[in-house]
Amino acid sequence: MKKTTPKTTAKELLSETGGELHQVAGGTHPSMTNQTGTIVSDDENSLKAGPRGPSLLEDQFLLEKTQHFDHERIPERIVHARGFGAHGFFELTHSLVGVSKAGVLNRIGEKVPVFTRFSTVAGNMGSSDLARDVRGFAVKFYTPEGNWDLVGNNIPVFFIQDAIKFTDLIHSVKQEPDRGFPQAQSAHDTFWDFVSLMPESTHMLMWIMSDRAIPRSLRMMEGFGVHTFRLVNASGNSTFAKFHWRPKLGMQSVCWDEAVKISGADPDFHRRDLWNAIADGSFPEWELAVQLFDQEFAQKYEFDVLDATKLIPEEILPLKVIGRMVLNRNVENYFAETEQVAYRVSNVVPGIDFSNDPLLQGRLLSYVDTQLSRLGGPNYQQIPINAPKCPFANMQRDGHMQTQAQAGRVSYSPSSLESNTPRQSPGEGFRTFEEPVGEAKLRIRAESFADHFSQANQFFYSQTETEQNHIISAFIFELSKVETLAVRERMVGQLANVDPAIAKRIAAGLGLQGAIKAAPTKVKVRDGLSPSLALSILAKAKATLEGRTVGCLIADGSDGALIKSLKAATEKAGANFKIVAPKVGGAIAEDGTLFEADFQLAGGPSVLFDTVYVALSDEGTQQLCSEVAAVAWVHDAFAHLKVIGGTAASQPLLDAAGVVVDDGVLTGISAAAFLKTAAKGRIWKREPSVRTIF
Ligand code: HDE
Repeated sequence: MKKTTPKTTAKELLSETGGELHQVAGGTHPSMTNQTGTIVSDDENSLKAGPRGPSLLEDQFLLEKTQHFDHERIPERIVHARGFGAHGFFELTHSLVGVSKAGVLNRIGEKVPVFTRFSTVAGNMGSSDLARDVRGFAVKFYTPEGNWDLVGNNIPVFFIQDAIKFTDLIHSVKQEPDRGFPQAQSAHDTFWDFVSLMPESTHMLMWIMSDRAIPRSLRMMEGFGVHTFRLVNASGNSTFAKFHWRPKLGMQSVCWDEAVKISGADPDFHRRDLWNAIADGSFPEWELAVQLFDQEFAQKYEFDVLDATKLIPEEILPLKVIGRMVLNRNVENYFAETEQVAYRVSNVVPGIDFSNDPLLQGRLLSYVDTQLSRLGGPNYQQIPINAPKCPFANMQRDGHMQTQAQAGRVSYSPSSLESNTPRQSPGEGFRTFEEPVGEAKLRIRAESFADHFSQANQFFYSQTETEQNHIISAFIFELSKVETLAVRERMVGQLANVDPAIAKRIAAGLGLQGAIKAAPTKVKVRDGLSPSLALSILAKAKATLEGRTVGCLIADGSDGALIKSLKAATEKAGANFKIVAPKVGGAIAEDGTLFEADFQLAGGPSVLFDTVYVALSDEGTQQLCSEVAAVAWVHDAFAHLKVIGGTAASQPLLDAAGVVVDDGVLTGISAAAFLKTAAKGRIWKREPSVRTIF
């Protein structure tokens, strides 16, 4: 829409047209125009033949406005439809000069702009943020040598080994085609039917059933490039690389029951959290690290580095931190930026190249292709969010939505008629690594991809006992939703190959009768792979409240000085302090101070907070003991293993909520002491007392 100079105020406009006064008067507003700049005199009434007559076809303003509206939506992404993005920068802190000639990996201190989009995979655009799912972690680096898109996930492995199975995987996990449900769920027959017949998915299933699939915040997730990539130096020599993002705030996840309830209380929990953090100036940050290795390592390593269902533990190949990414600017328009951003795995710059991973190879086509139907034509790279920030020139012309008037007679090469046409640059241009290829053409899966269970076992036994319990519970939950008994049984049979003990626990939770029959395997499952602590969230959890949220329940009569000191101490710890009260207007403390509420009680359940404090007086406690939302507030915080602080007066509410005193239930102590315990995270020891561990 063209911007015009202010001519009228809303008030004047309305008085001219006689419209209802439903705009707030004041300020200066540009005159509204149609798409071609004609000023609109009346945006309230369509053109009619008489006050009660039929509308007229010549109402160009109505027609244009309606037509634009009719086409406001574009097809959502087939996968990763629900996403949220932000702008920021990447800064190199350790140069890979000698390993890669990419400027973005060579020039220490240079700030390269990025646009990062996080997403869930299975759900449609309007689904909940907290679905159990892998999260997309896609970063577009606008480097001076062209755009580099690192389109990764928050889990380092994938379900399948060969791109030809991707369509089947996604068809199985999305809504079942006859009924159109379930939405954003893997807990249904078709998904488990497929994966139980695809043993290669077992390692990924372990991850997806772990707490990695229910992150507390997008700011608290790791990211991975997943595939092995190649880096190429100025002499044309190549080094293999795997990319890792490490969140500065540490990793954290929610409990499954909490995820389910957050989905109801705030389906936008993750996007709101990211938006607010950036808006408040608490910019999320990640380290970029690489695992570098050569052909010799690749040959010696016990799994195939081209197999995307496998990882290389960092205990075997340590991570080298090379830079940091900071997200410091929210989008101005969700559609223009987050929806229209088009990541392409094939966007690389000189010095970064692909490996032969058959999943990666398939992705090189898919991302380019899908944009044609999503964004409507071959010029989608010209949309500002996709356009490079470096000069670009080629002989591509015309097409839908061409935005540039490409001057000149010459649109081909070689040519001699003009002196300023773009030419190839053999020296500085992108060159594919010269890898010898000279084998028979085959449709085959390499033998070296055949072990589907050993790393699944390694992942499980790299987890703390608590995390192992969560994986078992997640399998039980998901398979309980599968209606076909044979599928449940077959899946447990696959898991028996990971470890009969795991299969036995899941079978017990499902109430499966009869002996578990292990599915046939092609190769002997390795035992004795050393556990990797880096694969556990809890083993490397940070004891911090930074970036977390403290929820404080108050009512009339609460202790004002206590609330103030708690707020100050919380903010000093880098956390957010949110007040929940029976009325959103707030509560009046015993000293007469009005504390405005961030949430009304029923709209601010404790699942939205990392730790909670019940700051009630005798009077407030008495009032809230008969309020089910208050009882549930405390009960859920206890069930979700949170540290609960409270005044001595709030004890009857804790009792009504069934709270049993343990290390994480602290009444009548100072704000500082409460926060010190809360920073340690959840009280995992409490778990067996609140839910069955199979
Ligand atoms: Fe994607 N994937 N994918 N994928 N993927 C898409 O591209 C595809 C895979 C990933 O925020 C689509 O623009 C194939 C692995 C992310 O816009 C589509 C295969 C990984 C995003 C597509 C894979 C990913 C996508 C849908 C198997 C982790 C969201 C819309 C060969 C390394 C990017 C679009 C965003 C999106 C295809 C497997 C990550 C259809 C064919 C493995 C983060 O092109």
